[in-house]
Amino acid sequence: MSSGNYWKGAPLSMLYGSESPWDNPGFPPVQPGHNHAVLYHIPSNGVLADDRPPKPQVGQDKWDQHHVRLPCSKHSLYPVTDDKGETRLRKRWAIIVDTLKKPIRNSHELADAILAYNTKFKNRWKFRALHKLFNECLEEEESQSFFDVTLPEIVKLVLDLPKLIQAPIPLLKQHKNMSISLSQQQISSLLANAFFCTFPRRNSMKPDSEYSSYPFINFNTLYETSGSDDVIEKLKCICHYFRRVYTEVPCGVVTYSRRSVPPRALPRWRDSTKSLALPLHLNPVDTIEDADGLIQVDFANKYLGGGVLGHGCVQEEIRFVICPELMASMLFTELLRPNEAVMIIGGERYSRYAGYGHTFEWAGPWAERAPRDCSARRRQALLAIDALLYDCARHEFRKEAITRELNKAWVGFSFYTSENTEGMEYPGVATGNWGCGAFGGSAHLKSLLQLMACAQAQRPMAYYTFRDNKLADDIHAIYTQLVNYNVTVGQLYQILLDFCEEGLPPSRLHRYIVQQLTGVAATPTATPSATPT
Ligand code: AR6
Repeated sequence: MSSGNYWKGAPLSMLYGSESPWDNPGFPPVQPGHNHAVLYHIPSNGVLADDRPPKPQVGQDKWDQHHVRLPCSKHSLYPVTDDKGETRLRKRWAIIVDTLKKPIRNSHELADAILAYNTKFKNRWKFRALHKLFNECLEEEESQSFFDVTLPEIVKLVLDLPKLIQAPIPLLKQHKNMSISLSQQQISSLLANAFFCTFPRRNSMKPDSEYSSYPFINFNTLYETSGSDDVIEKLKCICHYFRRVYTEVPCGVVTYSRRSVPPRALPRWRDSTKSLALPLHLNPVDTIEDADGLIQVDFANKYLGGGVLGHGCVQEEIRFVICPELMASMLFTELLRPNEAVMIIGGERYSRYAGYGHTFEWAGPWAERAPRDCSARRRQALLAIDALLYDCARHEFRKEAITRELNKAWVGFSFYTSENTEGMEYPGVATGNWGCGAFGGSAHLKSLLQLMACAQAQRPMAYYTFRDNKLADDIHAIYTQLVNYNVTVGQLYQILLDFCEEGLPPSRLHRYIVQQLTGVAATPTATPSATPT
């Protein structure tokens, strides 16, 4: 993390719970159990080797609605029509193996290979972005090297799937508190299969299809875009990931956990007496992924990954392409309900990037600096919480919306906190304008809601304003007032509801709060920095 005096409030060291970002105890180690599926073998001493990937855990093939339907399952059958026009069922994996054994020399042969086991889509999938990348955007030698060197290695990873995944992968379904741990090598094979669009039953767009409540995972949705510049750059990130994992097989593991809190266990916000005086770091310069050691918030879609396999290129999509292991979550995570969040521990970063949205660019390799924890996971914790989409500012200023966003943030921020502790929980949360870009929310409101959720969960907060100095000043000013007046979470909740009742313009929020605290009409000149424009 860069240092300097551009930030306001508490120094980051107050958010670690230790001297450095890496000294606090971290998250609970990987422990196989009824609610934690561990897909690799943990040796009897519990310690994984740091110079070779762990061996797969052996289990029974499962082909049902509770587990990922793997393309290599013996139950995965595919209709094939022979020369005489007769149709019979063949093992889909056998078709995939036969297809991928043949050389693939260019993007057209790659498209044909993918269509060989996705025949239904022969006249529909056009692979525009893929053709554009290899035939227009990359230099000829770069394309050549991809098909000569990288693609054969991706094929190997695809075909290694039955060797690498030998136990069923459960689905992280709604209403469940459940974790899955996979080795990074296993993940690379799953993603190679996604690259080659081998996952069965995952291509249907029909609202009643088996996986309609899951994100897309086969990469064809990305190939099908028009191939805008940002999509091409996303593809470069993905190609770079594959180059890295075959040249230097990663030896660690990643844990994907879903948390679901029943409505009766959610905080009673009005009654909360928790103090808002927690360490708050405000930073207009760095970005969330710079926040070493903190719980880094993913401004998620309820379908994890959002538009990563499509046109999207904002915070979540960028995070998923620079850390592609996060994309494996899309294979098994059912869409999030309002009282649910997902934490992913150990996802490594592979790429640098520049720009944002349409100007996004792959900017070369990234050397991951996070050390591994005792379970061989990179100390990178990503917390996916999805805000609501507001097409009209006023809709955000309603009791139900405010309570929903508070609950959502709290379910995430209180992941792995101890019950009934009086002190602060570490590490802190690194967040920012959650729900305030593509989802149209107000940063002046969302920053307060996240402050309240952090206070309730007892975690300190780092807020990254994304180059907005004024916003950092505004949040600092209102926070200082709230602390000076010893305001509790419950009191601020009530003030927010009163503000909604009064129907004042959203831009008046901070001024209104100060007014309620001081009991007098605060003028813009009296509290300039607390007054959003
Ligand atoms: N660090 C800190 N702040 C950031 C960063 C970053 N790396 N990137 C963006 N911001 P947005 P949303 C700020 O629009 O509104 C995706 O498609 C910046 O001010 O990504 O919650 C998801 O899949 C930006 O405007 O999040 C969802 O479908 C703001 O954060 C949807 O977008 C919000 O970023 C979520 O939209």
